[in-house]
Amino acid sequence: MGRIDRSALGLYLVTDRALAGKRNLETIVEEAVLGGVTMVQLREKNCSKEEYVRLGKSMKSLLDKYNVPLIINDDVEVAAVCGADGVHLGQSDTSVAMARRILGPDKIIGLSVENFDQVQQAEMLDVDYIAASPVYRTRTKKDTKTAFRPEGVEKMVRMSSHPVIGIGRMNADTAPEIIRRGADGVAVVSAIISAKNPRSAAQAIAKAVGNARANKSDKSPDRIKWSAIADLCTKDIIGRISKKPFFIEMGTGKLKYQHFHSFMIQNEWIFRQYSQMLRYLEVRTESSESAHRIDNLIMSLIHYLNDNMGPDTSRMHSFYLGESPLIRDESISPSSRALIRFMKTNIREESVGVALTTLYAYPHIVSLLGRHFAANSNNESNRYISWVNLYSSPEFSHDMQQFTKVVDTLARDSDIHRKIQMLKVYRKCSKLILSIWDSLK
Ligand code: TZP
Ligand code: MG
Repeated sequence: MGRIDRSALGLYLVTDRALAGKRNLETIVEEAVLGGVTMVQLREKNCSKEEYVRLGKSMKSLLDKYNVPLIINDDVEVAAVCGADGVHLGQSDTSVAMARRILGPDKIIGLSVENFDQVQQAEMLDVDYIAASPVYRTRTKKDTKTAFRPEGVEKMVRMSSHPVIGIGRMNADTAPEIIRRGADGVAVVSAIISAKNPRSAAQAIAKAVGNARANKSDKSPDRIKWSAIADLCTKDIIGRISKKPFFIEMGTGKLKYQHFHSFMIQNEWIFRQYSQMLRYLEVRTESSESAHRIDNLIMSLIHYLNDNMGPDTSRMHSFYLGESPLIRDESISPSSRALIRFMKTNIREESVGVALTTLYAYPHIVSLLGRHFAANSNNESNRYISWVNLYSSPEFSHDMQQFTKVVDTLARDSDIHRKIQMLKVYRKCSKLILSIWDSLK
């Protein structure tokens, strides 16, 4: 995180002219900076664009004297025009990805989060801090939802890899607990802007923050795993696949064999290509750092596939058909081909994380579905039970757990851009997988 230092978030002043009365906003801000404010956000709601730009430019030249960053609330364009140091976005403002595209890699982007799902989603966003909005309910902003309270801020700190700040009724009395619970700073509106003496108000809060930092809790983080975010992103896809008549009927054993057969052909072909890709990756990872772990995983998957899907897939077919089917080229659907094409381009990616993610999606989704069906199938009369059992077996689950661990470790050691790239690849694979089931009708 090169754009801001966590310490620069200590006392973050957020403006509101409505609370300044007749006093000049620039004077209040300058006084507050002299009292110890480390960052300033221009947040003016009743302001034309022209005026917002004018104010932004004037704040920027004021704050430059003190080397204090200026952040603009909501408006990416205004931030760019004023040459501000960054922008602060709410959940319904311009997206982080769009703001990053407009502002470039060096600007600060802050994001307000209102619940823990948003904290989780922010793990995949290129932001510089997240703000718990609000910590307590406040008169300054009345349209907030549930307050995080100090316990919630602590949970957020443990979940997130981003710096965390608290906002909402922060002052010299309330700030210390937030800092002790691990937040990097507090954002303050009324306790400074409405104060008779903004400089001494800022001094008191800065001192309280400084003292609390010395007593900060150092609990081990409980970071959100990449795979948990990935699962969240494909929850809808898994839901849609599992509601298809194909799967429901497979669970009950009522599925027509001819439908099952057309699926088996896709599955068998995909896994055959898949084995080849695993071997390619095995060769590629020979010299990398985590090669040993990845090699073990790949070997285990190769064995599993060989035992169950390779030449022995015909065992499955003889079980059902009394003979092994020949896979004819024209039986492979365009969707299956599209998936394999996509995977083949991605396993050549420079990053092993991205390459492995492309291989993660198919067996992961199949194993989730396998477990789902094992739980919903009636064993006695289900002719597809051995297939269902294959994907819900302890061996397969074990391999998938190892796979998940490897992918999580690779993500943990990657920067945000790589993590996002991994997520995009995973999501794209999942969509292609959904279209395979769609083509099965
Ligand atoms: N976002 C969440 S609460 C809030 C904002 C902008 C206002 C905080 O104001 P105050 O006066 O510091 O409670
Ligand atoms: Mg906003």
